[in-house]
Amino acid sequence: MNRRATTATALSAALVLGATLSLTGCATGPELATSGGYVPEPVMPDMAGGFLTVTNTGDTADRLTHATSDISDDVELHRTKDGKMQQVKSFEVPANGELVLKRGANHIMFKELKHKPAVGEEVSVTLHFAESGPLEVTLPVKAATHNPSMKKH
Ligand SMILES: [Cu+2]
Repeated sequence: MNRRATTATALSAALVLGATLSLTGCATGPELATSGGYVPEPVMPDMAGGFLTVTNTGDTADRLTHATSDISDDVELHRTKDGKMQQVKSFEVPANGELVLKRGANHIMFKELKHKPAVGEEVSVTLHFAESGPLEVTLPVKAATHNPSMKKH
């Protein structure tokens, strides 16, 4: 077999392999969606928390790297450890899993609020990921005591 024929064989093998991968749905990458988001009406004038769930139905993990919002130019990702909030660089969104941001745990922190959101208003947030394109979400502002994770299922 000469070199040209070998290259052609390798190329067609690669094409067949590629077609097989796409047909069987392998390596789809992250497939993200959000649900259950809200912002409790802030008790403090300059700070608010954001909570939501990011679901990944893809077979590749992703990471939430930062968030931007219309109510703050200083949005951080926080975790809660021993009752204290700490800034983190990113949160993993596991493959075929979810990232849950909730009270007393991981959350989005809006600092130096341009405007203190009130119940009935909405907060626009854009979530930025390491792999996927940005996701825009609108979070309703709920009562300061709102806590859906306390509900019994
Ligand atoms: Cu915080």
